[in-house]
Amino acid sequence: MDADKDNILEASARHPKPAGNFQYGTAGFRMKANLLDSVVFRVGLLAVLRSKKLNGQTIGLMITASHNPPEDNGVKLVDPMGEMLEQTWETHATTLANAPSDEALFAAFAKLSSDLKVRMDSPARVIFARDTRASGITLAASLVDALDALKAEYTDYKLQTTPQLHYLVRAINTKGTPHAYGEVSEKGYYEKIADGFKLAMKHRQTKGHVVVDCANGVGGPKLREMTKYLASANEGGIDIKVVCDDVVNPQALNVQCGADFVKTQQRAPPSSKASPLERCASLDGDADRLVYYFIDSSNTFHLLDGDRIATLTASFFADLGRASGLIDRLNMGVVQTAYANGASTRYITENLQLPVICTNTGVKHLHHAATRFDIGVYFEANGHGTVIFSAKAIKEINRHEPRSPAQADALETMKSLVALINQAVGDALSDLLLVEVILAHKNWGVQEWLNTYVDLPNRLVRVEVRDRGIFKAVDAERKLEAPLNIQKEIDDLVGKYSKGRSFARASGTEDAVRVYAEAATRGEADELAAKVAAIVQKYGV
Ligand code: 16G
Ligand code: MG
Repeated sequence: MDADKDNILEASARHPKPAGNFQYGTAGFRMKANLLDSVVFRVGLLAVLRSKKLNGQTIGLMITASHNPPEDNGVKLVDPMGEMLEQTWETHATTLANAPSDEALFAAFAKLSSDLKVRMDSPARVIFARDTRASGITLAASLVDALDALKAEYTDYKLQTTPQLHYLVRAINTKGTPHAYGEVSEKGYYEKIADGFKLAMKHRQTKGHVVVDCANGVGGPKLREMTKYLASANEGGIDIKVVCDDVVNPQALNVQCGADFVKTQQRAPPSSKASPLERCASLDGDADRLVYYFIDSSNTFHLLDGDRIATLTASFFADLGRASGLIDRLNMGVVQTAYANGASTRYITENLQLPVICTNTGVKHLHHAATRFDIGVYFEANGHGTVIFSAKAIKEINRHEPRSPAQADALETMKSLVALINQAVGDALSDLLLVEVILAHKNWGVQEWLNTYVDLPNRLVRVEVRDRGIFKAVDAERKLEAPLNIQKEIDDLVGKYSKGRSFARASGTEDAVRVYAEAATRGEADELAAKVAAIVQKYGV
């Protein structure tokens, strides 16, 4: 520890902490890039501790601020199986990030290593990557300073999407085991997904092309790279038209394009020039969110968001379960959050007859809940999500003996999707190909997909209050237990609206309370949202 002490103090002096309080939130630390130097350095120290604690398993560190504006950046850690950092360690990250001086930082680091019983002589291995933000290179250098100070082994994977880094972490830690996830390289990532896609598309054809808006972020070059591994359209492959892929000008990132823009603005990126009925999709800045959309023949915009991807995927797996003869041996279900449109939840429970679990907002909560199923489909309405398979599901799928050519076909598709789907984390590139496979199998275009059910009109409102901390949500954020009596007021109001539903929750990423409302008509949804927002405002003064 003494050698570490000198090294940490010396290195930390080069990364002084600015004023302010930092918190490892739902998506790691995220803020203006010029405030992040010390934070990234310190998260680097924690990554080393985490790896040592886990006997040298590789920990991932991603430098990205996803859909935030170009001047922001962020950092988050990835655990050995490619999942998000274990929750109890989030507080350790916050502790290190807020130590007021170099001495205090070392003291906090030493205390953590002793409290957590970390053997400091264990090896430490860290891999890292970044999105296309201009600030990423300097921040990666701050990280390397931390890794060098503690003599950790590391690999810089440079530009990657967030899900690619998750893939690499999982591939490294499972290498040579019976659960080997794939080859440890970017190429291995493309090959695994592309092989799954080609197998799933045997004898099938996508309808026309898909236009993909890459948010002018890292997804652009990576999607282009991926297409090299996919068969060309006339061989049963896919015709992808990449738009919004300007990564030369970092100021263009997420501006007037990308999944968040499309979802919140309910319109196509102006520069994508979508024509009527063209199938379009948007990724976010680090390519872990995906939404589809199209403009119909009367120029009306239609969004096919995470809920639509969830329902489409769940219906397809239910079909495959029946067709392969595996349906009775595998339990399937869908995980959503309170933001899921009520019509989607109803479609899943009533039409598909599948169970739905509702969790708190944030990918880690959904992912965790999805592990309760053999085939768990999870998506947030905003486009984060994937499908995960239990060990039992994989075993059943691999050993099942088909009794007919139709069963064999369904089983092969199931196997191909296990390869195609990034089970470490929601992955926009893998999800895009998944949707394309399903549409091709169903022989559907975007209109047929939209026709499966009718969304309830809904409205999201952001309310600024003095202290969002007083709003305490329970029941998967569908109810407020504090302030006292607020929920009763909301319930009384909701009761007056046909198909009304509304909730308020404190944001985990911004200083605000979010109000969601849906009802039978657009007018009622807007009115309900405004009135619930007024209640929140009243309690928030
Ligand atoms: C983060 C979460 C996202 C969630 C959002 C909610 C991850 C990787 N990202 O971006 O899943 O939807 O926060 O934001 O977990 P809010 O708390 O401000 O509404
Ligand atoms: Mg993202």
